[in-house]
Amino acid sequence: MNKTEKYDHRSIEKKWQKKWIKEGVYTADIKNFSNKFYNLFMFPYPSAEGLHAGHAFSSTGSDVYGRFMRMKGKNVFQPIGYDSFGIHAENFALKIGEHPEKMLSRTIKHYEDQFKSLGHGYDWTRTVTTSDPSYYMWTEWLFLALFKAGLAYRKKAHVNFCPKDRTVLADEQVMTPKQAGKEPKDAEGNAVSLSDDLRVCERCGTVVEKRELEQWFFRITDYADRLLNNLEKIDWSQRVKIAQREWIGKSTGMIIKFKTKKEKKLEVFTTRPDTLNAVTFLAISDEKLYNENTKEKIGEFTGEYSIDPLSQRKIPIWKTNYVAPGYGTGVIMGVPAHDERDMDFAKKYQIKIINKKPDKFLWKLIEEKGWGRKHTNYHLRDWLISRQRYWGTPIPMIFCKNCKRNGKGYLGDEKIKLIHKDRSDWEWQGWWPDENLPIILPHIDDYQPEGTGRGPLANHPEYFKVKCPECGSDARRETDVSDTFLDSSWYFLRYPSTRCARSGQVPFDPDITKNWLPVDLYFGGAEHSVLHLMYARFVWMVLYDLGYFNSSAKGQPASDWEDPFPRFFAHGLMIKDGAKMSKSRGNVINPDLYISKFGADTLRLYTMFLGPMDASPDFRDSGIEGMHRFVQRIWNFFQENNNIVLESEKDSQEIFSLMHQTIKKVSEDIQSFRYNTAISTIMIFFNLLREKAKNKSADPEALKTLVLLLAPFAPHMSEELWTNVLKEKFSVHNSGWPKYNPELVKVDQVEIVVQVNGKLRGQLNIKYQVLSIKEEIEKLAKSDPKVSKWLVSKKIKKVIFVPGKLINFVVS
Ligand code: ANZ
Ligand code: ZN
Repeated sequence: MNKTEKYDHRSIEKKWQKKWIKEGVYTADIKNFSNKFYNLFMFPYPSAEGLHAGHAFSSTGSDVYGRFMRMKGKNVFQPIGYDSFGIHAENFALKIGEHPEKMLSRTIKHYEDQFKSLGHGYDWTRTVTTSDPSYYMWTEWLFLALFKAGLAYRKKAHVNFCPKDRTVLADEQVMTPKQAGKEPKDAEGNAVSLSDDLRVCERCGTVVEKRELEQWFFRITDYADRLLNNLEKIDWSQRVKIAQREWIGKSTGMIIKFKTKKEKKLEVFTTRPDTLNAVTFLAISDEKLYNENTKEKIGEFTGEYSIDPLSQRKIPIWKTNYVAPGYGTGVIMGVPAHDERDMDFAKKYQIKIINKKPDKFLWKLIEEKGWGRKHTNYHLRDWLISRQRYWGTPIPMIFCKNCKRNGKGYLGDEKIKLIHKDRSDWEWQGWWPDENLPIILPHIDDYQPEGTGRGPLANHPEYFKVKCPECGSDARRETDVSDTFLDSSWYFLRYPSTRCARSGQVPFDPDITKNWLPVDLYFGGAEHSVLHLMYARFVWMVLYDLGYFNSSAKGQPASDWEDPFPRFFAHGLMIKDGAKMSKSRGNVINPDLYISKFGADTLRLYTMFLGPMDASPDFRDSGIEGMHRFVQRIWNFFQENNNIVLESEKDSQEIFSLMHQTIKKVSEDIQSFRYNTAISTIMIFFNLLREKAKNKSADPEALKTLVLLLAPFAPHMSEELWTNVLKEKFSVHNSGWPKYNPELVKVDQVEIVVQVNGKLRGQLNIKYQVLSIKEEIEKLAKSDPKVSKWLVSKKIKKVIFVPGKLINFVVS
């Protein structure tokens, strides 16, 4: 036997990475779509110098699946890009005092090198960078598409303003400190003590203010019902669906009119018209008093009364802090008998409580008598799209005073469908779309946000001074830029079209889009549940309604095209030594160090082994060393058994039965994102091969299978073993995924040794399916009477588990 060499991950990994790109192993055949699999990973925003281990974990999770599908014979398209426009990247640039453009040219390169060094199978010929004019001119186009469809409007509103980022934020970008994963701060960066009603900026954790400003909005509320109903049709992680459902917050009820003394009427929104008989007071919202998460109810009696239509009783009218100004009608009917909040309030202010049973018949009666009408209310608000920042997609709109004076403004285009026809709720006069795209974001040096309610571009007349496209007089370009979530709302549409002949003329080619979309698997973080994932669905539905997905060749779009991501998997978030990985804690892991020390394959195997993909794995140095030894053992095994491979003897029944079971289990586990048990199943199979090799009974078939199963997890070493050791045809990643024989899978019992303090105390026959699940085997062992008598009144200090072999209870 030859002395084995140490596995040289540095040269072997680099060698294959180069060769894969040179040979186009992962370059999708865009013309051949019959067997397509669009494997999408949420592209990162370069808001740091590079990727951290959490990205390595999640992107590997997506890559494993793509590789598996490719080996299953799919024509996989797996692109990557950079969400480089917007506040995420810009805040980092501001922090390090470098112009975003300069910062990004360095960091994007680093991100790319990191993705490559992880060995991911991306199609590097089709990437997008959202801050590149060849991309953002189409984001501008998208703004105009929505505007022309009547879905973009300007309005003065009470909006959330982040005093630190000095810009307004959409409702979705304001949350509790816990949801944002941030410690709450004031504008100067000082810590603010936690309380229930705190709402902070998603990006920086600063407590937001309310300001009244005129802003651009998208009418996402027009799509509320469709966004809600389509959730039933898509295969998404439950928690993300629930978050969207709650965010849309549909409630059906009635608006009921109450007469007041001054011959006016007050309208209330209620989901419980059946409790009208027990109404005790009316409560009006008060902008100044209002507090979203208040526990203590505060009120002020107005001195006025209204008349309950049902009983003609006099009902006192109060102002309170717990009725939201922007929700329903901003007025409620207080029913203490059936509503806890109303009860708290009535008790505190000693309002006489009326107690009556709810009456379903009231729904009908109220309608018949004309006291009220059915009404559906939503929590979802329109999407605030403008930002008073520099680093973003220009808003391609021009305002002309002269036209406004003459009552003129854009009123539609015959060729474009007007989805929202009513223009009565905003001042459209004076506004015109700028069709000369791209509008290039100028390079300026005073890009710091000022917080004046206007963005840095407002200090640049060379940018905003333009002629009115209609009347030619002096006009002004919008100087706010778009929310970064507009950039990412359509990037997956751009990827497959980036290299097509018409990529300069259209945002996405209709034929390519028809063939490659929707996305087959979207893999990403759940933190975007009501942000990116809601916005992208909305934008998609609008484009769908505008007919952009109608292929010239194929006419109408297929009906299941109403959503861009029929399947979405939400991965978990990585933690480090028990705490969330974050820059402020200083426990962010740089994957580069581990890749150079142990190799990408070890890092990939290690992160995938930590637990199922939707759990929160804890990164520990000791674990990665163990995985490194496993990689080395596989390498050694192939080195030592070169001869056996070539002169294989007879089939071993045991090996074959385990091999087929392993194929089955690994395939099933990958499909359900349980990569951890897939890997431990491979480990068990490998252990058996090692044992049998001592008797010179290894078989090429079994060895090939081992390498194929390892390929999605350890793509470099698998390629080396496949091509150079087993002398099979390049590339292992295009070789077929092994199939199993159902007959051989039936033998499914494996013997496991049970020890207590290292002494043999029993044996268990374990079903193959649970062989690698520690908890399951621990339970079975403890309930075996032969074992349990050794555990009685002992303290279990440690459980040692060798998958497929033994379990040892260390007791004292
Ligand atoms: C009477 C009543 C009786 C109510 C009862 C509830 C229970 P959702 O499901 O969230 O839509 N409400 C209406 N407008 C409100 C506002 N602007 N701020 C705070 N609360 C408001 O809840 C609708 C219910 O919340 C409405 O039905 C109203 O109280 C209250 F046993 O009316 B209900
Ligand atoms: Zn004009």
